[in-house]
Amino acid sequence: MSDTNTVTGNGGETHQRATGDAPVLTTNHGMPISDNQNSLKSGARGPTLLEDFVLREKIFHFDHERIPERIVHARGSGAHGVFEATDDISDLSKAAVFTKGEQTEVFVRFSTVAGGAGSVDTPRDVRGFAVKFYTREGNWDLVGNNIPVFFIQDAIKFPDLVHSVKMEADRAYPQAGSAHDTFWDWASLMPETTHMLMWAMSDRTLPRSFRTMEGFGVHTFKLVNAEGKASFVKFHWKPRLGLQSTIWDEALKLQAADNDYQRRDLWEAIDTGAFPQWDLGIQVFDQDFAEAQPYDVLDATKLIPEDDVPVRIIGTLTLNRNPDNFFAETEQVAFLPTNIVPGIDFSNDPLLQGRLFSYLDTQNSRLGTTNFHQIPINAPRCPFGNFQRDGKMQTHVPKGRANYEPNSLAAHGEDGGPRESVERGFATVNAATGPDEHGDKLRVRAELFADHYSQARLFYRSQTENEQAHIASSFVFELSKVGVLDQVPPRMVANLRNVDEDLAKRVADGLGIDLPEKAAAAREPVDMAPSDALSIHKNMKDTLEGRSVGILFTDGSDGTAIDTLVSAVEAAEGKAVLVAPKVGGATLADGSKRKADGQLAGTPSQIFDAVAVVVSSDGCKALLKEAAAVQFVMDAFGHLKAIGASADAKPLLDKAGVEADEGVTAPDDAFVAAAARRFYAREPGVRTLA
Ligand code: HDE
Repeated sequence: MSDTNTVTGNGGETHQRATGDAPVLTTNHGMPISDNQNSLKSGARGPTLLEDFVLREKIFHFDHERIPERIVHARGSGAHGVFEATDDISDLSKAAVFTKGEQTEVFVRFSTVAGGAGSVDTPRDVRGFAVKFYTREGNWDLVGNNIPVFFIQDAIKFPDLVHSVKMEADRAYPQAGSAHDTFWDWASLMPETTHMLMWAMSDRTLPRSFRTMEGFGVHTFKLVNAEGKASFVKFHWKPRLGLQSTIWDEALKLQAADNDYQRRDLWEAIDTGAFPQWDLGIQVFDQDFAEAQPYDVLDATKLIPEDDVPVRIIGTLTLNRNPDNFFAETEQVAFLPTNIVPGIDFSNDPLLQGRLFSYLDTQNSRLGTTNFHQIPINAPRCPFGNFQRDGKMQTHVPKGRANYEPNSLAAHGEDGGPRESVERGFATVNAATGPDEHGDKLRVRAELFADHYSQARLFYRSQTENEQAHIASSFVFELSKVGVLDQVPPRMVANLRNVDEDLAKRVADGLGIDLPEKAAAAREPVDMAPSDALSIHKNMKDTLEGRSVGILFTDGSDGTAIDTLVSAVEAAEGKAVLVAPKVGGATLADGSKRKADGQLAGTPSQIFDAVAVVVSSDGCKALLKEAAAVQFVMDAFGHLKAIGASADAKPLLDKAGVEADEGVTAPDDAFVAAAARRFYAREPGVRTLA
């Protein structure tokens, strides 16, 4: 029995009416609605009446559905999950969230930075990696990025950074990209951006998916143990699937193929039970270590090489539930670096200090109320209470008279409300005895902040040859988009000469400009030992888990060959996706019909990690006339992916310019093994890199 019946109105419109136990449509105030199709009119052809409160309420609410998007990180995707502490660090921190075996509910939001909420998922951009831990001692928000350093050293420069990178003020373009005049004008005048620019121009800003990127707390924080002893700490998220990124041409084509590529990937992974996981790692060090380094640990443009302070894994994050409602959860979630718990504390990093103000402040403009903490996604899961009262959208109904403290209402049998607790409450580490220090009030920066190039050099020299070429090429691409400001590219290259002469030369050559004079360095850079942890290619995993394989087939394809391949891919924990010229599928050699998951024209190879072509000779002939089929194979080859093709597919491979190499095989076990990686050695043959 259906819970609705359908009737046709006098205008031919469909009314679905509640019957049986079906819930009845009501106004926001609970009044049952009889007609959700027609407004109240004065006569069938007359004007609509102001009296129609049902219409007015519906339109009124609709008119106000949008709230201001985030000024940065507007486009994001969220998921629920759990964090489990796996190591005992009670000697370092008393935070309950780190108690070995403790499980804490979390909500995570990944984001791009520069684009608007409706922009694409795959621009060259930093990714946000914000985690809200609903701990039993209150919410702890670790609001990080997928890059361990930042563009600037002091919060006072943040509005300039963001204004310069977002769409230009008069023309409102480009959307979601740094390849334009104002960003490079500003960045080239700010040598402190150089280290971050190296990361931004690397494949780190082209992550294959959220699941295959690292996360970093960026700033130095403090851990505080039960005795009040503080240590410095940096937080790291290490993806269980290893690191993976796309290459630039692929990222560009992904924007056209699927605007929501990373959002979809995250959703589908969780939906199908392939729960994304990261390990939480910490780098812990003390004041003596900090003082012995050639950089300042309070400077957010610097990292601590993992070779110097190894990352210790202390827990695992698992994302296991998609949001029920995007707006209520992902859009309304409010991350606050000030959400901290006893056992963790801030450092004096001047960038972090500025963030401590900004995030609380922005929620009032975004969510419109000081009571945003009451929205379910933001509310602590532990009991909470104080004497803050009233305000817009107050949803709590505190009982009694206790809205001030101290009070002696309890002596009279009334509820006197909560009180501070020295034992359980958060206490700021006394800086004079803790691992950092401060003194006179000055608008200055600490001395070592002036070294803008040592770690940029460290980063560049830690990359593989391909990765270095990608960095050089990205600088060339981005600077080639600087329009009328001719002074900008040479100024940037002059800075790069302090990083690495070869890099500067490659960028100048790529732009076709003379090598400019080296920029004067505020402080001469030093050489640091290269670190493998900084390279993506050195931290990839050859695994099909989390990767997908597109299998192109046509009429006349061998069904057994398709089935065998699908099984082999699935046995290796990969995802097999069938692609055919028509989504209804094709008639196989044995006369049976096989449905496709995607239509060739709308399912290009960029959305896969490897592709197979299982076709008959006639099927191949038909594909030769399909530009999408030629492109499917050509792009897979150009994007350095494994290609597994049946012998009959050779003409298609030839037309697509595929040359034999170890990534091009028959669609057999060798292909399934190859599909777990990319073939970077192929790259010099398919594109000119700077
Ligand atoms: Fe943010 N940042 N930020 N930021 N940030 C925001 O907060 C800000 C910085 C980061 O998914 C805003 O709620 C200042 C560093 C993430 O909701 C805003 C400064 C890092 C997210 C803001 C920084 C980040 C934000 C916009 C310099 C990496 C998205 C809306 C002092 C460690 C969180 C909002 C989400 C969002 C300010 C620098 C990460 C305006 C002033 C460094 C992941 O408050």
